[in-house]
Amino acid sequence: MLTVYGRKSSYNLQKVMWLVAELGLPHEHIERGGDFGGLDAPTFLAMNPHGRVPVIKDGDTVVWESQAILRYLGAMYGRPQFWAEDAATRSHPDRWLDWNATSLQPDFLNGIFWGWYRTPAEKRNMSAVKAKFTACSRHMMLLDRVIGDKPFLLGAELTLADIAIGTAFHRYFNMEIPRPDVPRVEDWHHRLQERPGYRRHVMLPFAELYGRLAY
Ligand SMILES: N[C@@H](CCC(=O)N[C@@H](CS)C(=O)NCC(=O)O)C(=O)O
Repeated sequence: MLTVYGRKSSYNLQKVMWLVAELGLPHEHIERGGDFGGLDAPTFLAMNPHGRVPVIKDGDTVVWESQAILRYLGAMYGRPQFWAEDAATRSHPDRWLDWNATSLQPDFLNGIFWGWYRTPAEKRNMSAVKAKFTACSRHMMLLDRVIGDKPFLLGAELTLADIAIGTAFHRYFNMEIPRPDVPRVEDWHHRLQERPGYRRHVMLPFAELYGRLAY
């Protein structure tokens, strides 16, 4: 049995739960982190020395880092859609996973979601936040060009790239922030919203996190 640890409001947990839903994997979900706590318990630290969620336990295998978990689940249970046998094909979603981790996520999640949404107004560093608004607008315009007329980022099928990147859209498009005109990304977001796993695990209210720096 697969066990997934992490609070539902965690963006990184949401990616994992959405993929678990796409794969229809039987699992147990245990809330950890935030108000649920438990991350500094020795048993939890034995699984993830960083004391962060998400973490999964699949039989004797423990995996932490959300995108490593996506890759693991894709390879174990999602071939070929979420883990192509051919390395060149697999490199397409893989490069977007890395781009998400190194570009979009730092600019959006750290820069805007933490720097603006979660930071109380009087504590915001608005010049840094404005630079992140600009960086995220550039990212969205790039995605708009890349997706073009395709239903999903890389073609006709949902891949790990859509899951990692698309999880940010629910927050990005539901905050009062400056956004560029990106009709193809908005269409893509609408297609993701048709998926039960996205609705159930990603489209969750997040207002409880507004102005709240504490986990
Ligand atoms: N790069 C890690 C980030 C892990 C992380 O920072 N997780 C946050 C939640 S998104 C966390 O555990 N925060 C402490 C808490 O929720 O109490 C990943 O992708 O899994």
